[in-house]
Amino acid sequence: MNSSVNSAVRRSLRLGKRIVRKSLRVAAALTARGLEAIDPFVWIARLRMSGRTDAVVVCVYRHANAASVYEWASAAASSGADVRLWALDRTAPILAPWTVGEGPGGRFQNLNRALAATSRPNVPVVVLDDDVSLTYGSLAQLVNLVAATGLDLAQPAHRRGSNMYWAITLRHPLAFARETTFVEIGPLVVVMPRIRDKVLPFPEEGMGWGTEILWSKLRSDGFRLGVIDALSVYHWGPIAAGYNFDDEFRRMSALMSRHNVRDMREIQHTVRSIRSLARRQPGASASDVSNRSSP
Ligand SMILES: [Mn+2]
Repeated sequence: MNSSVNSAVRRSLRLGKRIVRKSLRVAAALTARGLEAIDPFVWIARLRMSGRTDAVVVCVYRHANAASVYEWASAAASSGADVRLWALDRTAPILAPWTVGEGPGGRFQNLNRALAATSRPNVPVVVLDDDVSLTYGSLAQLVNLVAATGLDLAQPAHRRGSNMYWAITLRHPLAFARETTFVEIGPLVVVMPRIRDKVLPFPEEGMGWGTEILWSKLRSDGFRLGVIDALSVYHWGPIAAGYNFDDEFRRMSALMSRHNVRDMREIQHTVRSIRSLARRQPGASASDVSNRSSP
């Protein structure tokens, strides 16, 4: 009798703790969202960045995520981007205008295929997952913000609550961006023209975990890496979905030992916060600039 009462008490205590922990997580995410909504750097980025871009946008999508892909793909296409999608299982009718190929294969292999025939060699390239949403702004504005911050290789920060792996990629308030020693290969990366032939085509093994080690070394050639904080993303898909986690981990471990990296966090540092923008965005046309500056 006594022991069953005890175990009932223990069970409800455990349940109580779980509820408290979960509520704290939800409260933290809501607070972060509220702070993001009033962050002046988020507002300035949204108001000042042009909604036009000549970037190439590539993504491998699963049919199940077509509706979400359509949201940013249609917007990017009408903003002037060359949208190039690869259908992993089958082409979704709503994405057919931008689907350049279809079929299974490794993530990077398919991305390379989608990129291969683009007729725009000297423009920014945006590579993104099919399970990611922009929280504010558009892909065009994101590309223009990367240009305005002077970064060569950049990823938008994760909003709190987004599926993410490394703490350095979590959004920081009160800055446009941070120059860092690390950019992750997913869920969204912007490759600027100056660094494009150092990063693309992608190495074609698996998902490319550990490729960040090679990218972080590009800093010694004068390239700038960073995380964009003023325009963040929400990665709602699970990490490593649809891929063999063990194989990927083995591949990354081999790359790490070859480059004397014991822990990936060793190569993840923030160099400085970026709180000012270049006056003219290389991606924007002259008419965009004059439109923006008129009252
Ligand atoms: Mn994903």
